[in-house]
Amino acid sequence: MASLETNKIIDNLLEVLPQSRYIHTLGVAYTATSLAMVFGESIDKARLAGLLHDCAKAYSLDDMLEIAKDNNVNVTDLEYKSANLLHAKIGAVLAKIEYGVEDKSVLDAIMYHTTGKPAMTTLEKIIYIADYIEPSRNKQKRLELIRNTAFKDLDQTMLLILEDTMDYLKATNTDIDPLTEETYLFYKENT
Ligand code: DGI
Ligand code: FE
Ligand code: FE
Repeated sequence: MASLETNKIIDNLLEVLPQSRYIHTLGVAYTATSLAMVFGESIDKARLAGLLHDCAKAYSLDDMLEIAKDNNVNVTDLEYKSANLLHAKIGAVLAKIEYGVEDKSVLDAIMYHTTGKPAMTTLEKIIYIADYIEPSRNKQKRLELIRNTAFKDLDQTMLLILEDTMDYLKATNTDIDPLTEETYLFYKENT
């Protein structure tokens, strides 16, 4: 099955997401397509992954755990406790089974949009970065620098975001996913 058309996906997201999350989602999709134009990535893949990256966000943690169980998805100890982490993995599952996305590169961009992972593909970096810089975001520090760097150097931008994310997670006493830390160390050592 081919994935749903863009308009159908947008209609569905409008139904299932609260307004602010829907606006964020459109912001990520447009920012991701702009980055795709700069860095020679597929505009269609960037739009699809951007639209669907938070498609699981409105589910409760219990509902996400149910979806994981029904689809034989492995859930880590930390994900069991954190909707913030689990929505990325469940988003990839829903993109496949509800929205008909078969392209693994798109599913992986959704799967890793919260933690990142070492040695990300251009599409994965684009979604991770677009999620952070899209126009309706306004709370993070260094946003101006990060937005400016994003359209010049994806790896440098990954490092800036990961530095601030690690600082934020430590400052708020939030459990750090091993994959977030590995991603941070990878971009620190390789950028
Ligand atoms: O879903 P969004 O709000 O658009 O953004 P997101 O998917 O990047 O992240 C959701 C939250 O997850 C955000 O507040 C940061 C947090 N997060 C990122 N890395 C980690 C994390 N939370 C935990 N517990 N551990 C992490 O390593
Ligand atoms: Fe997210
Ligand atoms: Fe998001």
